[in-house]
Amino acid sequence: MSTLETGEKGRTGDSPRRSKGPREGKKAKASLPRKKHQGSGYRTRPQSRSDRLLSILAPAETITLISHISPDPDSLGSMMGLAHLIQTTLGKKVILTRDGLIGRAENKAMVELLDLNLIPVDQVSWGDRDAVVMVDSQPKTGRHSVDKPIPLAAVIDHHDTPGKIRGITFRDVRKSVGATCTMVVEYLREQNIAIPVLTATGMMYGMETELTGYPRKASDADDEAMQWLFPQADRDLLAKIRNARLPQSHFECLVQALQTSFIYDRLIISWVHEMPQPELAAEVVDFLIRFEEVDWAVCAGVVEDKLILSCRSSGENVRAGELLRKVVGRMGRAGGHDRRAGGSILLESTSANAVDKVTTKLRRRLLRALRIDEQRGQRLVSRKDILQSLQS
Ligand SMILES: [Mn+2]
Repeated sequence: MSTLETGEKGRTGDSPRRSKGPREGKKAKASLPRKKHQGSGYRTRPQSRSDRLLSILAPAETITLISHISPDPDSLGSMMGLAHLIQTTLGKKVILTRDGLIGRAENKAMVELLDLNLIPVDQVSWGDRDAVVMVDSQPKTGRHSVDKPIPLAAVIDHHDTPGKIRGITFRDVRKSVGATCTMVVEYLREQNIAIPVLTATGMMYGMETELTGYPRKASDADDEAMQWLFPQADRDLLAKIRNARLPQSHFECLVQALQTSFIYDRLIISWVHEMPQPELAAEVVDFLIRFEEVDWAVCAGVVEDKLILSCRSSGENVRAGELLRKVVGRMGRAGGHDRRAGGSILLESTSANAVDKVTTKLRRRLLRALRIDEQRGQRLVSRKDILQSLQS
């Protein structure tokens, strides 16, 4: 059914009643450190982040937006918001891309229902006068499949996954912010730009997915951005995306994950030998972290020639991103946030033996990092119960 009668092109349509621009402008500025200028400059208005970004992008012919592999709603929402910002202010052609596939049902629904036209990033080529903006990720973090040189003009991200950003003209990397969409909302408000309903819906969903989970990782800026987006978003579309229909493989993977979950003190680890798509690792840990007996959940699943990792913590003062990065070390790449992290390890072979070697090493390192004694794991679901249910 087609729900998209409201075009994405119109720029005001959805919220004509309020123009909150000037107030936000002031707010955004207030948070900037006041610099002492030489000479008479102390009254000059500091240039906002969005002013700087737009002036850097202004000379470009085409602007391409890229993100990390298997882009999530925060990446997609950020691209939607930025595309609108650039098109409205600079009137430039903006290309939205995807790196790899989008597997998660909700994310697929988001792309479909919000009418996103995503070009596979390996099909885009750049000329001298083109500029690329990376959102929700940083270069050289192992979160990208593209090898070719990319004319990066800007990086906008909130991950604690240090990348190589030196030399990039515009860098806005704020680990304290819960979602990249929040930063894009700030830009839009600085420029006093109204957004179409589909853009608001996409950004709202992007924020929602980043800020769920408890304890939340959200700043005042995130909550403010959500409050700004919510009245402008299509709530029925949001509900439809959140409740996207799931394929059978989703349930098969969950069963496998539950049957291979082992508890070590306050950590639960789930090994999935054949994971149909990488985003499932995150779905498994989001599910398992609610288990009352643990405060760390890790899932590792084999997807093609990689072991995909996802990690959640419900603890206070934890650094999941840093921890997983340390645990994975040279075996692969990892990073993330305080309570959510992810990573991947390239497998030399996907034979049961080879995978077992890698997972044993990983488990040992995880236990050591969390100061848990090496011990036999306790099954989440007992072998007896598993066998019994198979016989019934
Ligand atoms: Mn994000």
